[in-house]
Amino acid sequence: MIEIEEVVLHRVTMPLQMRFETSFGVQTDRDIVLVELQSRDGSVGWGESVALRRPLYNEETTDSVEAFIRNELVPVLLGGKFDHPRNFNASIKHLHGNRMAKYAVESALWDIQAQQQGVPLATLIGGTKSQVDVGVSLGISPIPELLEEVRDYVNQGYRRIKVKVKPGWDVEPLDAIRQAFPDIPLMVDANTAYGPEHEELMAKLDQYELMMIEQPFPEEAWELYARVQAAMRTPLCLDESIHTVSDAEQAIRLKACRIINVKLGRIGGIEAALDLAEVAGRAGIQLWCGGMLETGIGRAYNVAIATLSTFTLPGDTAASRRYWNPDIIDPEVTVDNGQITVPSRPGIGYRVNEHQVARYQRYQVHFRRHGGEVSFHE
Ligand code: OSB
Ligand code: MG
Repeated sequence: MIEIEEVVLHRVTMPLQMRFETSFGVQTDRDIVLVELQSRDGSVGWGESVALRRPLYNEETTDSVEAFIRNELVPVLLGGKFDHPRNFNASIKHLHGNRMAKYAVESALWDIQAQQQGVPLATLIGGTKSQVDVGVSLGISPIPELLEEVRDYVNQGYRRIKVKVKPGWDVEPLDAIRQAFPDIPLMVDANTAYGPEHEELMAKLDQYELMMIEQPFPEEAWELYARVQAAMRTPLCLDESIHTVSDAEQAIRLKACRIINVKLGRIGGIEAALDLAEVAGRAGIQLWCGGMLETGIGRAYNVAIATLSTFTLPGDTAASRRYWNPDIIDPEVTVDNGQITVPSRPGIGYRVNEHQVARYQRYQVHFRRHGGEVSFHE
């Protein structure tokens, strides 16, 4: 039984170790809401909002997530008891959208559930792997730097390289990479930047032996996806288009893709991901876990979901040190020969380093079940 006595929202700003440029903009830091839930039995669960500061990836923002959690989810959390995280989801089913906010809270309940059962989260959700394969997502940067980065991550053993592309920045970097590394597992991600005028270009990209092309077209361009996928050897992968299990069913029905990038935040939580994995697995769609430049907390959930047998391709879950110095978990996530070893401690399996959280924190807000007062600490 989970009875939340206190909710603490930590608003943190964390500088990224790299400049990360995509077709929608440049990120140099992350503005994040961390959710800390204290349960009556003494266990503490942590969750992370993966929304960006501005609505450039999806419609949510760090501010919208904070507001939705404060106004809608905290009253539900402090007003009830839950036999299981699934019961919490049932009680917020009538609240539309805001999936990243829901994930930040729901995930923390799964952390508590796993701790209460004394098992790692990966085991609780039916994961079967003791190690998960990972790749790396490289931003847009000048060719010499990009080639250096590719070389570095290939040498570290990462299982595939993803590069960000956009109109006017595709053939050139791919020629350069393929010339230097003819055989590496390689893919591209366009974050919706292309349109129907780029069908010819897609035929050209079909020549680079790519593992997949991720989200070339806008979210709703279902027919364009279906037409282009039918004409290509290279699998298309959907990211931004998939918000729900029914979006996945639609993609399957229309043959709009052969691969789905699963992001727990984008689809609204762990229960949603388990449902989506069922549907996709039955349809022969391959899955992998994407990333949103998470701290160690979000990273831990990505590692856990990637242990499902339906996650057959390497994820975007690179090592902590690619993003942070230091990360906010102990130990940090490390990658050895392109794999992360799944932690065996109960819950998310990593300790949250509250000292580091405090260093990155702008403010925190507390909500308590008893004693009413909401307190606000700068
Ligand atoms: O489209 O997969 C994406 C980061 C922020 C927003 C969207 C995306 C990404 C990445 C980075 O590709 C993945 C990571 O290293 O976490
Ligand atoms: Mg993507």
